[in-house]
Amino acid sequence: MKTAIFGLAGSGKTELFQALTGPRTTLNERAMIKVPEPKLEPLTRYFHPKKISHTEIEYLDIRGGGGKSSSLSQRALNEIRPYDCLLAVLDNFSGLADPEDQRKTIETDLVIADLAVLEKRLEKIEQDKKKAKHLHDPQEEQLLLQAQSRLEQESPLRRDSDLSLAPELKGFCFLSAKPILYVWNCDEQKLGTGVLPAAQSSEAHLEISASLEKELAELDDPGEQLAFLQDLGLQESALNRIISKTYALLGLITFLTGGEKEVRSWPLRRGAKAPEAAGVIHSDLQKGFIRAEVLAWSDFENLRDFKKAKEKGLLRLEGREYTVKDGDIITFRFNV
Ligand SMILES: Nc1nc2c(ncn2[C@@H]2O[C@H](COP(=O)(O)OP(=O)(O)OP(=O)(O)O)[C@@H](O)[C@H]2O)c(=O)[nH]1
Ligand SMILES: [Mg+2]
Repeated sequence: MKTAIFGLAGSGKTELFQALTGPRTTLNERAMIKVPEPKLEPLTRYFHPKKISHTEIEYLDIRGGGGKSSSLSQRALNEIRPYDCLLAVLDNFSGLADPEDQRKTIETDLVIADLAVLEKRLEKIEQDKKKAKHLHDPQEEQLLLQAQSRLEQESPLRRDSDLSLAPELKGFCFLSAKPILYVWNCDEQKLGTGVLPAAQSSEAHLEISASLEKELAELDDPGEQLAFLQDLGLQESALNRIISKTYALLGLITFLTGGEKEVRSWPLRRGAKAPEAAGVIHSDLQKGFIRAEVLAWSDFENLRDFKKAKEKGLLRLEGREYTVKDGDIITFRFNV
């Protein structure tokens, strides 16, 4: 899972990236960030594992794109294309730019970039038709035309899940189809006073001060960090808020595995069945999947004991058709 941090020049992307990666990471354009998972702690107390591993999300800091108010550069648009999720930073601190204008500019740039890709493909399909070649898939053409009409109304593809999730369109990596988190990078003094747009499907908004969060990330002591947050009237660091929003935008849930060797959280597409979860761990587990031994999180929380859970019949054996739930603790039985 990869998220690209982008936006117009000087909007605070690097500042935010440093706030996310903390002072211990060497400055790099790319960093893996652990998804906070409070469920790992009680599991660790039960298993006393040698190792504790978190789901991680990769973040990329893209160097300045365009000016403060002009468009994103073609380079920036190309760089974000392979990413699963976008994080756009808006300048709401310098007074030199209007963040809502920046947001509109970004939306327009994504839509125009998609139209260019789409029109090229439609032209190719027309040419093939003239040559009477039956090379194209009519379903793909139909979806492209539908996408075109949406984009021409300046509406991003993410608003229509039939289009943003269509397998026929996946290969185009349309930018406006990607889930997006807008981070309104706000002046320290104005924090909490702004009104943000409402969340929409695959689109969320957060107000943070990248500078303050960077200072926060530089504090070593968790007690000091908490006091710093409380002074600001905040409950959670930007890191936690951004990561949980990214996770939700990507449509992911968490399942857990536990044992004496390792306790670990894993990401899974919401709605996925047990073999797909096994495949997140290793493709061999998916291929050789036999059964999943599942304990629901609430049952573990009540009992904190796998033996008792088994006696009570709460440790369930599930097959291929089982839809994994958020927080399930799973042991896979497989055959290689
Ligand atoms: N007061 C204040 N200054 C900020 C904040 N975020 C960033 N800055 C300052 O704004 C300037 C630009 O920040 P960067 O993080 O380098 O911006 P960027 O988006 O990475 O810039 P480019 O990569 O050049 O496009 C720096 O001097 C930061 O210190 C903020 O939240 N508050
Ligand atoms: Mg930068």
